Amino acid sequence: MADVQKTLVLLKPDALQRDLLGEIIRRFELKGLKIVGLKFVRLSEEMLTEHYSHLADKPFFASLKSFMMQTPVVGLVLEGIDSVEAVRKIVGVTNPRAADAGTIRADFAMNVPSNLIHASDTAENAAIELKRFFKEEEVFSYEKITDRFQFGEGI
Ligand code: DAT
Ligand code: MG
Repeated sequence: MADVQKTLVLLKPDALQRDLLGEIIRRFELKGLKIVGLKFVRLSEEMLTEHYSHLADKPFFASLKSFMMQTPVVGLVLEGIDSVEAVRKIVGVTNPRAADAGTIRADFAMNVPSNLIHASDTAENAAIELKRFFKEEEVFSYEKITDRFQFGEGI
């Protein structure tokens, strides 16, 4: 069976400041990812300490959290076959200067932490992060005509 997954995306304060929300969402839509959750979120220090716990020992941890609290962020839940990997490919690697041309980070960013987007890196983390930022009733289920024929296996 095709592995239909949900993944969590945050459009960071630099995406909002630079008027790139629409451009970024458009790229996910054009790819064929289904938007099943979409909202503004004001991140708290507590949320960020948890969300970036894998970076807690880094010298930039405190400033990364401050950066993420400058403005609200936009949270997205995207659904599709192997959507975690599909979204990470579109987003590009962490350092925008090293990201492949055509990815969002390569096309619109130069530096960390201003790399525009957070995207879950594994299916396991996606499930955890989805619960962290979205309530159950904020994630929607609806059919698109393209959902009826999805051949994920072996492709
Ligand atoms: P990613 O966002 O690609 O999953 P990550 O989880 O390793 O990368 O790091 C989270 C964010 O932290 C990243 O998007 C930008 C910031 N960051 C990572 N490495 C950094 C560094 N060396 N200096 C400053 N910010 C950094
Ligand atoms: Mg990460």
